[in-house]
Amino acid sequence: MLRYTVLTLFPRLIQPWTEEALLGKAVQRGLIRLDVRDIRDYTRDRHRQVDDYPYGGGAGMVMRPDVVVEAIEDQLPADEIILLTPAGEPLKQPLVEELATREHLVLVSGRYEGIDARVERFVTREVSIGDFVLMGGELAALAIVEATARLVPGVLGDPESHQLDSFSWGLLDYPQYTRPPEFRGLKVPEVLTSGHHGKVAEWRRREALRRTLERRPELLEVVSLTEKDLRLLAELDEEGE
Ligand code: JF5
Repeated sequence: MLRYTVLTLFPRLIQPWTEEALLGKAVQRGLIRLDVRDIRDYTRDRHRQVDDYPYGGGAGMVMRPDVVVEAIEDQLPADEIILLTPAGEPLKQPLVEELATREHLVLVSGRYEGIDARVERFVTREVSIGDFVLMGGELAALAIVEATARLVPGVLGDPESHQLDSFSWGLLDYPQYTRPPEFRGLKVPEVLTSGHHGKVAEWRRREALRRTLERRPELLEVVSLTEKDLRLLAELDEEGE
Protein backbone atom coordinates (compact mmCIF):
# COMPACT_ATOMS: atom_id res chain seq x y z
CA MET A 1 0.00 0.00 0.00
CA LEU A 2 1.27 3.48 -0.89
CA ARG A 3 1.80 5.45 2.27
CA TYR A 4 2.67 9.12 2.73
CA THR A 5 4.05 11.00 5.71
CA VAL A 6 3.85 14.79 5.39
CA LEU A 7 6.19 16.74 7.68
CA THR A 8 4.92 20.28 8.24
CA LEU A 9 4.66 23.09 10.76
CA PHE A 10 0.96 23.39 9.81
CA PRO A 11 -0.58 19.92 10.06
CA ARG A 12 -4.10 21.37 10.02
CA LEU A 13 -3.48 22.67 6.47
CA ILE A 14 -3.02 19.11 5.24
CA GLN A 15 -5.73 17.31 7.21
CA PRO A 16 -8.91 18.52 5.45
CA TRP A 17 -7.48 17.76 2.02
CA THR A 18 -7.13 14.12 3.05
CA GLU A 19 -10.73 13.86 4.24
CA GLU A 20 -12.65 15.01 1.16
CA ALA A 21 -13.34 13.95 -2.40
CA LEU A 22 -11.49 11.13 -4.16
CA LEU A 23 -8.45 11.37 -1.91
CA GLY A 24 -10.61 11.12 1.23
CA LYS A 25 -12.37 8.10 -0.27
CA ALA A 26 -9.05 6.45 -1.06
CA VAL A 27 -7.91 6.90 2.56
CA GLN A 28 -11.24 5.60 3.94
CA ARG A 29 -11.11 2.57 1.69
CA GLY A 30 -7.55 1.78 2.78
CA LEU A 31 -6.09 2.18 -0.72
CA ILE A 32 -3.53 4.69 0.56
CA ARG A 33 -2.41 5.88 3.97
CA LEU A 34 -1.67 9.50 4.81
CA ASP A 35 0.01 10.54 8.04
CA VAL A 36 0.79 14.11 9.02
CA ARG A 37 3.49 15.00 11.56
CA ASP A 38 4.13 18.36 13.15
CA ILE A 39 7.82 19.27 12.74
CA ARG A 40 7.59 21.37 15.92
CA ASP A 41 7.09 18.16 17.93
CA TYR A 42 10.76 17.37 17.19
CA THR A 43 12.14 20.42 19.02
CA ARG A 44 13.86 19.77 22.33
CA ASP A 45 14.08 23.29 23.76
CA ARG A 46 11.62 25.05 26.06
CA HIS A 47 10.57 27.50 23.35
CA ARG A 48 9.99 24.77 20.72
CA GLN A 49 12.02 26.86 18.29
CA VAL A 50 12.05 25.57 14.70
CA ASP A 51 13.72 28.52 12.94
CA ASP A 52 16.55 30.94 13.49
CA TYR A 53 18.37 33.88 11.90
CA PRO A 54 20.39 33.22 8.73
CA TYR A 55 24.19 33.10 9.16
CA GLY A 56 25.66 35.93 7.09
CA GLY A 57 22.65 38.12 7.73
CA GLY A 58 19.68 39.00 5.60
CA ALA A 59 15.94 39.03 5.91
CA GLY A 60 13.74 36.21 7.14
CA MET A 61 14.27 33.06 9.12
CA VAL A 62 15.69 29.66 8.25
CA MET A 63 14.48 26.30 9.56
CA ARG A 64 17.01 24.60 11.83
CA PRO A 65 18.59 21.41 10.45
CA ASP A 66 18.56 19.55 13.79
CA VAL A 67 14.78 19.78 14.15
CA VAL A 68 14.01 18.90 10.52
CA VAL A 69 16.45 15.96 10.47
CA GLU A 70 15.04 14.57 13.75
CA ALA A 71 11.59 14.72 12.15
CA ILE A 72 12.83 12.93 9.01
CA GLU A 73 14.68 10.20 10.91
CA ASP A 74 11.63 9.42 13.03
CA GLN A 75 9.74 8.37 9.84
CA LEU A 76 12.29 5.81 8.61
CA PRO A 77 12.27 3.42 6.88
CA ALA A 78 11.03 5.23 3.79
CA ASP A 79 11.61 4.73 0.06
CA GLU A 80 11.92 8.45 -0.64
CA ILE A 81 12.39 11.55 1.47
CA ILE A 82 11.28 14.43 -0.74
CA LEU A 83 11.99 18.06 0.05
CA LEU A 84 9.61 20.46 -1.70
CA THR A 85 11.43 23.49 -3.04
CA PRO A 86 11.45 25.70 -6.16
CA ALA A 87 15.11 24.67 -6.50
CA GLY A 88 14.19 21.00 -6.96
CA GLU A 89 13.81 18.72 -9.96
CA PRO A 90 10.68 19.78 -11.89
CA LEU A 91 7.74 17.44 -11.28
CA LYS A 92 6.60 15.78 -14.52
CA GLN A 93 4.28 12.82 -15.11
CA PRO A 94 7.18 10.31 -15.53
CA LEU A 95 8.46 11.22 -12.04
CA VAL A 96 4.89 10.99 -10.69
CA GLU A 97 4.65 7.48 -12.18
CA GLU A 98 7.96 6.48 -10.60
CA LEU A 99 6.98 7.81 -7.16
CA ALA A 100 3.61 6.02 -7.36
CA THR A 101 5.46 2.67 -7.37
CA ARG A 102 7.00 3.31 -3.92
CA GLU A 103 5.64 2.10 -0.59
CA HIS A 104 6.48 4.99 1.73
CA LEU A 105 7.03 8.61 0.68
CA VAL A 106 8.08 11.23 3.23
CA LEU A 107 7.25 14.76 2.05
CA VAL A 108 9.09 17.58 3.81
CA SER A 109 7.39 21.00 3.70
CA GLY A 110 9.41 24.02 4.64
CA ARG A 111 8.14 27.41 5.76
CA TYR A 112 9.93 30.72 6.36
CA GLU A 113 12.65 31.66 3.87
CA GLY A 114 13.86 28.09 3.57
CA ILE A 115 15.56 25.21 5.28
CA ASP A 116 19.22 24.98 6.36
CA ALA A 117 21.11 23.62 3.33
CA ARG A 118 22.60 20.74 5.37
CA VAL A 119 19.17 19.05 5.33
CA GLU A 120 19.80 18.26 1.62
CA ARG A 121 22.13 15.47 2.75
CA PHE A 122 19.26 13.73 4.56
CA VAL A 123 16.74 13.64 1.70
CA THR A 124 16.64 11.37 -1.36
CA ARG A 125 15.48 14.14 -3.69
CA GLU A 126 14.31 17.72 -3.99
CA VAL A 127 11.24 18.35 -6.12
CA SER A 128 9.65 21.52 -7.51
CA ILE A 129 6.04 21.70 -8.71
CA GLY A 130 6.75 24.77 -10.84
CA ASP A 131 8.68 27.99 -11.29
CA PHE A 132 6.92 30.07 -8.67
CA VAL A 133 7.38 30.61 -4.96
CA LEU A 134 4.78 29.48 -2.42
CA MET A 135 4.67 30.49 1.23
CA GLY A 136 5.42 26.93 2.24
CA GLY A 137 5.83 23.46 0.81
CA GLU A 138 2.40 22.13 1.92
CA LEU A 139 0.60 22.75 -1.36
CA ALA A 140 3.51 21.22 -3.27
CA ALA A 141 3.43 18.15 -1.00
CA LEU A 142 -0.31 17.80 -1.61
CA ALA A 143 0.27 18.08 -5.36
CA ILE A 144 2.58 15.05 -5.18
CA VAL A 145 0.04 13.16 -3.03
CA GLU A 146 -2.79 13.88 -5.50
CA ALA A 147 -0.78 13.14 -8.62
CA THR A 148 0.54 9.81 -7.31
CA ALA A 149 -2.60 8.63 -5.45
CA ARG A 150 -4.71 8.80 -8.63
CA LEU A 151 -2.39 6.21 -10.18
CA VAL A 152 -3.06 3.69 -7.40
CA PRO A 153 -5.45 1.02 -8.74
CA GLY A 154 -8.99 1.62 -7.49
CA VAL A 155 -8.56 5.28 -6.50
CA LEU A 156 -10.18 6.56 -9.69
CA GLY A 157 -13.58 5.13 -10.54
CA ASP A 158 -12.77 4.13 -14.08
CA PRO A 159 -9.53 2.15 -14.36
CA GLU A 160 -9.09 3.45 -17.94
CA SER A 161 -9.49 7.13 -17.22
CA HIS A 162 -5.95 7.94 -16.13
CA GLN A 163 -4.43 6.14 -19.10
CA LEU A 164 -6.39 8.42 -21.36
CA ASP A 165 -5.64 11.78 -19.83
CA SER A 166 -3.35 14.36 -21.28
CA PHE A 167 0.07 13.73 -19.88
CA SER A 168 -0.06 9.95 -19.95
CA TRP A 169 0.01 10.18 -23.74
CA GLY A 170 2.32 13.20 -23.68
CA LEU A 171 -0.12 15.66 -25.30
CA LEU A 172 -2.62 18.10 -23.84
CA ASP A 173 -6.16 16.77 -23.49
CA TYR A 174 -8.66 17.03 -26.30
CA PRO A 175 -11.64 19.33 -25.62
CA GLN A 176 -14.57 17.66 -23.80
CA TYR A 177 -18.27 18.42 -24.14
CA THR A 178 -21.44 17.43 -22.32
CA ARG A 179 -25.09 18.52 -22.43
CA PRO A 180 -26.70 20.79 -23.47
CA PRO A 181 -26.04 20.35 -27.23
CA GLU A 182 -26.16 24.14 -27.67
CA PHE A 183 -25.10 26.62 -24.96
CA ARG A 184 -25.35 30.38 -25.63
CA GLY A 185 -25.05 29.77 -29.33
CA LEU A 186 -22.07 27.44 -28.94
CA LYS A 187 -22.68 24.01 -30.49
CA VAL A 188 -21.08 20.68 -29.66
CA PRO A 189 -18.93 19.48 -32.61
CA GLU A 190 -21.13 17.27 -34.77
CA VAL A 191 -18.69 14.37 -34.96
CA LEU A 192 -19.12 13.74 -31.20
CA THR A 193 -22.84 13.06 -31.60
CA SER A 194 -22.42 11.03 -34.81
CA GLY A 195 -21.91 7.72 -33.00
CA HIS A 196 -18.97 7.00 -35.31
CA HIS A 197 -16.30 5.83 -32.85
CA GLY A 198 -13.49 5.80 -35.37
CA LYS A 199 -14.19 9.37 -36.43
CA VAL A 200 -14.52 10.47 -32.79
CA ALA A 201 -11.12 8.96 -31.95
CA GLU A 202 -9.46 10.66 -34.94
CA TRP A 203 -11.10 14.01 -34.14
CA ARG A 204 -9.90 13.81 -30.51
CA ARG A 205 -6.37 12.97 -31.54
CA ARG A 206 -6.34 15.87 -34.03
CA GLU A 207 -7.71 18.33 -31.44
CA ALA A 208 -5.19 17.13 -28.84
CA LEU A 209 -2.42 17.71 -31.38
CA ARG A 210 -3.91 21.12 -32.28
CA ARG A 211 -4.03 22.28 -28.65
CA THR A 212 -0.53 21.02 -27.98
CA LEU A 213 0.82 22.74 -31.12
CA GLU A 214 -0.87 26.01 -30.16
CA ARG A 215 -0.26 26.07 -26.41
CA ARG A 216 2.74 23.86 -25.62
CA PRO A 217 4.64 23.18 -28.86
CA GLU A 218 7.72 22.05 -26.89
CA LEU A 219 5.76 18.96 -25.75
CA LEU A 220 5.65 17.72 -29.35
CA GLU A 221 9.47 17.42 -29.33
CA VAL A 222 9.44 14.70 -26.66
CA VAL A 223 6.26 12.74 -27.40
CA SER A 224 6.38 9.79 -29.79
CA LEU A 225 4.16 10.53 -32.78
CA THR A 226 2.74 7.95 -35.16
CA GLU A 227 2.63 8.30 -38.96
CA LYS A 228 -1.03 9.22 -38.56
CA ASP A 229 -0.17 11.96 -36.02
CA LEU A 230 2.33 13.45 -38.47
CA ARG A 231 -0.36 13.45 -41.17
CA LEU A 232 -2.84 15.14 -38.81
CA LEU A 233 -0.20 17.72 -37.87
CA ALA A 234 0.50 18.41 -41.55
CA GLU A 235 -3.25 19.01 -42.06
CA LEU A 236 -3.31 21.43 -39.11
CA ASP A 237 -0.32 23.20 -40.59
CA GLU A 238 -2.21 23.67 -43.89
CA GLU A 239 -5.24 25.00 -41.97
CA GLY A 240 -2.96 27.50 -40.28
CA GLU A 241 -1.82 29.04 -43.56
C1 JF5 B 1 9.24 26.70 -0.36
C2 JF5 B 1 11.71 27.78 0.22
C3 JF5 B 1 10.28 25.86 0.00
O1 JF5 B 1 7.55 27.34 -3.05
C4 JF5 B 1 7.70 26.14 -3.06
C5 JF5 B 1 7.65 25.39 -4.34
C6 JF5 B 1 7.45 25.93 -5.61
N1 JF5 B 1 7.51 24.91 -6.47
N2 JF5 B 1 7.73 23.81 -5.83
C7 JF5 B 1 7.83 24.03 -4.53
O2 JF5 B 1 7.91 25.41 -1.91
C8 JF5 B 1 7.91 26.11 -0.69
C9 JF5 B 1 9.44 28.06 -0.48
C10 JF5 B 1 10.67 28.60 -0.18
C11 JF5 B 1 11.52 26.40 0.31
